[in-house]
Amino acid sequence: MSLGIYFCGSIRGGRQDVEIYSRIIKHLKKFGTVFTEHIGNPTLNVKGEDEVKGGDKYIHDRDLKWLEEADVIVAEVTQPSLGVGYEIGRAMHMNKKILCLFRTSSNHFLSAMIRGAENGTNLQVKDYREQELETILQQYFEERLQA
Ligand code: 6K6
Repeated sequence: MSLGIYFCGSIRGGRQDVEIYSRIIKHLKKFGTVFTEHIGNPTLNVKGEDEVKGGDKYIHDRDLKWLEEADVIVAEVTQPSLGVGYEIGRAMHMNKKILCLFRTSSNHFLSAMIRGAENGTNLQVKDYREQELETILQQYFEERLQA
């Protein structure tokens, strides 16, 4: 059966990294079904889906349902986002496997609440350079998920 993958990336926290989200999603699709492909859509802006029926409540409940269904969570955490932090916290509580990706070339500092949550089992934080992205994902899915 195909792996369910939940990708997290900033939306209202800022869309500066959308191109890299799209690249990650494209690669993740080789390993399973990505529930959150819209995060890599460059036409989506920080305002979000205000016009979506049900509004924020609908988005929150739908995303948590997908999170629950996911086998693995991959979060690009370079651009700080309340939503991404929240999703990681909820996924930790569900005992999901979580890979957090942080770009070392950025001017950001990763929150201690994410880096400090690394536990050698469920949650892994990987500092990366853009050119290493595909290799890191490949290794993660080959090594950790087969275990
Ligand atoms: C779609 C595109 C732009 O806005 C939207 C509608 N809003 C959302 N749609 C789907 N997922 C969302 C939306 N807003 C937040 N999320 C979830 O929170 C995503 O799964 C992201 O990983 C995360 C982003 O949180 P913020 O706080 O940066 O918005």
